[in-house]
Amino acid sequence: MSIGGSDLDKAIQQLRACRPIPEAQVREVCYKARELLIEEGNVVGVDAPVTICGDIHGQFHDLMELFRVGGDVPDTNYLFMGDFVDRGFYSLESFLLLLCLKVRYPDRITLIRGNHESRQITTVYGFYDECLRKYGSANVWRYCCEVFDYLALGALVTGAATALEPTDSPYAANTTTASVADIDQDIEVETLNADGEVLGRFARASSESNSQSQQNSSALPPAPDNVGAAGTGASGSSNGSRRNDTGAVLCVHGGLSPLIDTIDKIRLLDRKQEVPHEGAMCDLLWSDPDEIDGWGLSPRGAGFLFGADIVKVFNHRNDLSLIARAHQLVMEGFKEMFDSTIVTVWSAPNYCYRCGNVAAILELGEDGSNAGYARSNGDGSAAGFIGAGALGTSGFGGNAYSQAFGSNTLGANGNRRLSGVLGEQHRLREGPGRRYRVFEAAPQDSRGMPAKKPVAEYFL
Ligand SMILES: [Mn+2]
Repeated sequence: MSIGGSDLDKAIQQLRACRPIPEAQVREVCYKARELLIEEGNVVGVDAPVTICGDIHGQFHDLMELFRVGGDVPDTNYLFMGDFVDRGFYSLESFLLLLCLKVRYPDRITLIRGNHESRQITTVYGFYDECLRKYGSANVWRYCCEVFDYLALGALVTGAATALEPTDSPYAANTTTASVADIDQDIEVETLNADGEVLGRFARASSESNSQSQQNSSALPPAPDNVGAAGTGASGSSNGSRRNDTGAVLCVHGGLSPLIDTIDKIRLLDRKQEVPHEGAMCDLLWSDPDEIDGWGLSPRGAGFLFGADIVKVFNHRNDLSLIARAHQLVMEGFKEMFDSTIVTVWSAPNYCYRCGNVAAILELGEDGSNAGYARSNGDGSAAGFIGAGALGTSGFGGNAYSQAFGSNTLGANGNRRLSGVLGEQHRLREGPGRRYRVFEAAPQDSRGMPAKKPVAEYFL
């Protein structure tokens, strides 16, 4: 009864059609997944290129849209930051598909735990009821919860490029020239719509071109050459590879914890359990960044709020250039905060089928120092795209970038400083090049259900 090879491919095919697989198969897949996940550390190492995704919440058809926009597994290397289940109608199919893909292509998809991957939360927010409804017993819910206990708490992406490879994508009809950088500039951020058309393209602001920065440039130490991979604690690499100014990117569902000042402390946690109500593991899955100083109480009743100073000190201490997290609905799909030291990525469009938000995924390219281009990241090619439902038709304009950024962050990365926190001489690592693909909810007719109930039914 062991699931492998062709059985697994059949299960994937069935789940892609949004049809649940038999209970015995669920049991097998969950067992296999647990065997894989048990070997992963609390913080999984992931090499760029990678496409980072936020909350899915059982919106199966929108997950299919995500794969159309971002490329399929295994062509694209994916990292999902949790909250696969609850709220939407298809938590079961969504989570099981991702789990089957994990078992089938373990090195091409990384799943980390969200606060909804928990017995207590799924009992309240839908996943438990859905399993009961679809299988007539709680067995499948129980198998899935056992997998939840083994999901990693975070991931550390290394080898991301500082600049984006220019794409030859056309501009969306409503892209304004003000939001488009020259193609020969060092592109830091690009936003694309679901058709792969450019909504905005932003060059990295260099320290030299910033008068405020120039004034203090003599205080900046030279950037170190030939350091080891960022975030690994290694230094003094002797292979002569070109300097990689981009620190590692920490991915976690919620955010930071006052009990965690280094990534190594995350590695020491005992994660193989139900999400506790408090403590470091709880905080990583529940916390939110906020415009405050230091730490604050969270209105969620679990985790904490944390301010820019907390993020900047943590990133500096751990050689990070960026924290990517999910957990909060963002109407524009993504939101960078605190001089682009942290970003929220939200991948459930029209959340709960009524919030009216767009979704986003974040692509990080590889720095090329380890001979890239062998693997496809789904960019530069239109293969993964379909032409329907351009964002440009919905009033979602080319200024998505500025909408999704904090007020003082646009192009400020040449001057990412810790001034006032650690002193003027400390400089934060440059962020990686970031390509955001923004997409809307899957069209109604792809959902296999009528947009409206037939009129006659109302009279029955
Ligand atoms: Mn969450």
